[in-house]
Amino acid sequence: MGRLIVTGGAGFLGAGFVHHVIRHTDHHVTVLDALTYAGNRASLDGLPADRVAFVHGDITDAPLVDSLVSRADAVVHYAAESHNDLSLANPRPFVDTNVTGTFTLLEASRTHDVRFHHVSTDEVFGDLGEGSDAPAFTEDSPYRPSSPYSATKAASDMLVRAWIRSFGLRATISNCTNSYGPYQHVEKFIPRQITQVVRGERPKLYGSGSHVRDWIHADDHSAAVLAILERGRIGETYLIGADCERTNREVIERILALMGQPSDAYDHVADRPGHDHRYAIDASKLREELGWMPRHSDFDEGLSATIDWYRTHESWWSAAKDSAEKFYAAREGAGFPADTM
Ligand code: NAD
Ligand code: TDX
Repeated sequence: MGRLIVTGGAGFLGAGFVHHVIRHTDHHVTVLDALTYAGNRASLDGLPADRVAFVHGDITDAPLVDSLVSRADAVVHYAAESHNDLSLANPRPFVDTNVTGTFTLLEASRTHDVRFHHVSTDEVFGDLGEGSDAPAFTEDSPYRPSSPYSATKAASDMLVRAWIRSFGLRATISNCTNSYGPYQHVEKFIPRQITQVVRGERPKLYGSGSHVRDWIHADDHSAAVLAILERGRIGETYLIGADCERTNREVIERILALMGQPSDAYDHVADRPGHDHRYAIDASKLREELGWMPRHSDFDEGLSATIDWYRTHESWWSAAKDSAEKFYAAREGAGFPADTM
C-alpha cells in the first residue's frame, strides 16, 4: 500500500486513524485537512515528520486533490461536516463537503486508479423506532437517512457505489456506530458532558434520554478501517460496531458516577428535531471475513480513560468548548425547538 492520503486527518477519527497507522504499519501518510472549526493540528502532535505530512487544503479543491492523489497509493476518506445539530442549523456546508468533496476525491481516484476507502456512518440507515427490539442494521438494510447530515453521508455512499459499478473504482465503504475516545470535538455528546462536569456545569440530556446509541472506542474503529483497507474485498461495504448499546440517560449517569457526582446532577433540555431513536449494528461480516474484534469491550474502562484524557488536556479543548457552548446557548435562547419542548 505505502502512501496514504487521509482526508480529515486533523479531526477526531481521522487523527486517531493516523496515530493507529503510524503505530501498527510502515505506511506513509499525507493528511489533507481544511482545518474547519472541527480540525485541530495539535491532534497530530508527536507523530514522526518523516512519515506524516500535513497539507492544509479543501477536498472540494479539484486541482489540489488531483495533484495529491496522483502521488498516492490509497485515499482514506474521513473529512466531513459531522455534527447533526449543526446540519439542522445550516445544511449548506454539509452538501459542499460531504457530497461535492467526496465527488472530487472520487474523480481524482478514478483518474489515477487509486484505491479508495470511504468512512461512513450507521446513520444512513435511519433509526430503529422507539422501544423497538428490531434486529440491528446489516449491510442489506435500506437507506433511510433522517437529518441533513445523514442524508449527505447517504448521498456520498451512493456516489462511491456508482463509481465502483460504473468505473470499476477499487473502493470499499464502512458504516460505523457512534465512536468515542480522545480528540473528539466537545460539541459531541460524551465529551460535551465530561467537559461540563470538569467546568462545574451540569450535563445536558436531549428530551427523555431514552434514545439509544451503539458505542465503539475510536481505536477499534481505526483498526477496523485499516483491516478493510488492507484486506477487505473490493466493492464491498462493511458495517463496524462493538455491540455496546446504551441509552443516553445511562451514559450520562455513568459519566457522573465515574466523575464522583450524584447520578441525577444533569438537566433535561429540548429534544433534537427529528431525533433518531435507536441505532444498532450487526458487524458479523467484518468479524467473520476479516477476523476483526473490538479490544476496548469494557465501556466503563473506555469511559474512565476518556474522562482522564479530557481532564488532562484542557488546553486542547478549552477554546472549542467556549464556542460550542455559545452555539448551544443561542439555540436554547431562540427557544429551539419550540414545537418539541
Ligand atoms: P470531525 O468533525 O471531528 O472531523 C472532521 C475533519 O474534517 C476536521 O478535521 C475538519 O477540519 C475536516 N474537514 C471538514 N471539511 C473539510 C473539507 N471541505 N476539506 C478538508 N477537510 C475538511 O469528524 P469525525 O467525528 O472525526 O468523523 C470523521 C468521519 O467519520 C466522517 O466522515 C463521519 O461521517 C464518520 N463517522 C463518524 C462517527 C463518529 O461517531 N464520530 C461515526 C461513524 C462515522
Ligand atoms: O448535549 C447533548 N445531549 C444529548 O442528549 C448532545 C450533544 C447530544 N445528545 C444526544 C443526541 C444523540 O442521541 O446524544 C446522542 C449522541 O449525539 P451526538 O454526539 O451529537 O452524535 P449522533 O447525532 O448520534 O451522531 C454521531 O454518531 C454518528 C456523530 O456525531 C456522527 O458524525 C456519526 O456519524
